[in-house]
Order: sequence, then structure tokens, then C-alpha cells
Amino acid sequence: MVASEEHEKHQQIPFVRNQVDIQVGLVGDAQVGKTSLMVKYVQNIFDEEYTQTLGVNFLKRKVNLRSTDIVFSLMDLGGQREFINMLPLAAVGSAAIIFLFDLTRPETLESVKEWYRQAYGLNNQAIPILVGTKYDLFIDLDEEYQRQVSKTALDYSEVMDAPLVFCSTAKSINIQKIFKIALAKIFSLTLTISEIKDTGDPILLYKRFGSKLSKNKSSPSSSTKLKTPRA
Ligand SMILES: Nc1nc2c(ncn2[C@@H]2O[C@H](COP(=O)(O)OP(=O)(O)OP(=O)(O)O)[C@@H](O)[C@H]2O)c(=O)[nH]1
Ligand SMILES: [Mg+2]
Repeated sequence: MVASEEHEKHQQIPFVRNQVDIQVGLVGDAQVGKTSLMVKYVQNIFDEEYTQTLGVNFLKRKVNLRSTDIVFSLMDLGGQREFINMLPLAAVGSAAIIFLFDLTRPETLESVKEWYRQAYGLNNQAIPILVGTKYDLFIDLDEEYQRQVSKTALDYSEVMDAPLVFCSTAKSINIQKIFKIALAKIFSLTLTISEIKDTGDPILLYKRFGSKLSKNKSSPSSSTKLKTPRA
């Protein structure tokens, strides 16, 4: 084959990018905002109306990481207790599991213990990420309540060795960052996103959590009782 033909042949070969599929599970009590977060991240839509998830929702989103296409398969489990038998669909095979609670309903943070215990029993390799939702409503609640929830959430994230993010799907706060953190922790990459630590701000803490080398994870056992929020 002459040189010019060789050249032409090379040009006809399409450039094939690597593709890596990553499953991420979303779990937490009913109405904490799991479906809203997933739909916002994948379709950039927010719906104020609640539609209960019956079983499991599934959406995909592709992102680029250097020369690789990462395809996120997001598995969103309905939070009603009756769907707990479908937890394996969200937990088994997931590289990361996002545990969501509603920042305005402290009992949903308390429930994370049980969600974590059950999910961890099915998959103890997944990176856990703890996400407090509805930050837009949380900032209108009294400061003492905010301080207490933030402290308890941090206690939980420490025991779970999970990055902690407060987000608002309604106001598009910290949504993309949750998945950037998931990706970084799964592949042990360095992230340059600034951390946010102050009470009243949309907390974003990830640097010291979720290192693949960390071992002794256990369930949160914090007995701190949270007060009911006041507007
Ligand atoms: N203000 C505010 N409302 C939100 C936010 N995220 C979700 N919601 C609302 O909270 C309600 C519940 O959201 P969903 O995403 O359906 O909750 P879910 O966790 O999927 O609930 P289940 O499917 O029953 O497990 C809906 O009315 C949403 O519009 C948020 O960031 N801010
Ligand atoms: Mg749902």
C-alpha cells in the first residue's frame, strides 16, 4: 500500500472514545427530593408538584472526563417503605449511593441511619454521599435550628465517611457539584471546587471524606434529637 492510501485509511477510522458506565443510587425518605434532583441533573427541569415514585425511576446522563465518556445510570428508589424490597436495584452495582434528607424535616436525617444500614448491607464498596435537600427553604428557618441540623448532618457524614452537600433543586444550588464529587471519589481524582463550611451557607464538604482507602465505616449512631424547625 502506498503512503497516501495508508493516510486515507487512517482518516476514515472514526475516533472512538472510551466509555465507562457508572451506576449511582439515590435513596432516602419519601418526598425528600430524590426524583427532583435526578430530573434536574439530567433534564434541567424542576417541577414543584409532587409525583410519588412507585418503585424505581431510571435516567442516564453522559459527561466527559478527559478523553472518556462517563455514562451515569441514576437509580432513584421510591422512599415509601413498601418499596424497600427494591433497594437492591439502587444499591447493588452502584459505585456511589446518594443518601438524601430534607433539611426542613429532621426526621428524614434520622432515617438516613436505616437507609445507610440497609444499603451498606447490600453493597459496602459504594461511595456514600450525604445530601441535604431544599436548602432554599432551610435558610428561612431559625438560626439555632440551622446550626443544629448542620452539626448533626456533619456528625453523620463523619461516621459514614461521606461527603456532605446541602443543595436546592428549586434554586439550582450545588446540583452539578454532587455528581462531580461522586466522580472524583469513584476515580480518586483531585477536585478544585471550594469547600463551604459556614452554618447558613450551602455546605459542601468532601475533601476529608470518601477516600477509597478509608476502612472502618459504621452506621451513624448519633442520638442527638433535633428540634422541629420554626419559620
Ligand atoms: N422548595 C423546594 N422544593 C423541592 C426541592 N426539591 C424537591 N422539592 C419538592 O419536594 C417534593 C418532593 O420531591 P420528589 O423529588 O418527588 O421527592 P422524592 O424523594 O422523589 O419522593 P418519593 O418518590 O416519594 O420517594 C416535590 O413537590 C418537589 O417539588 C427543593 O430543592 N426546594
Ligand atoms: Mg421520587
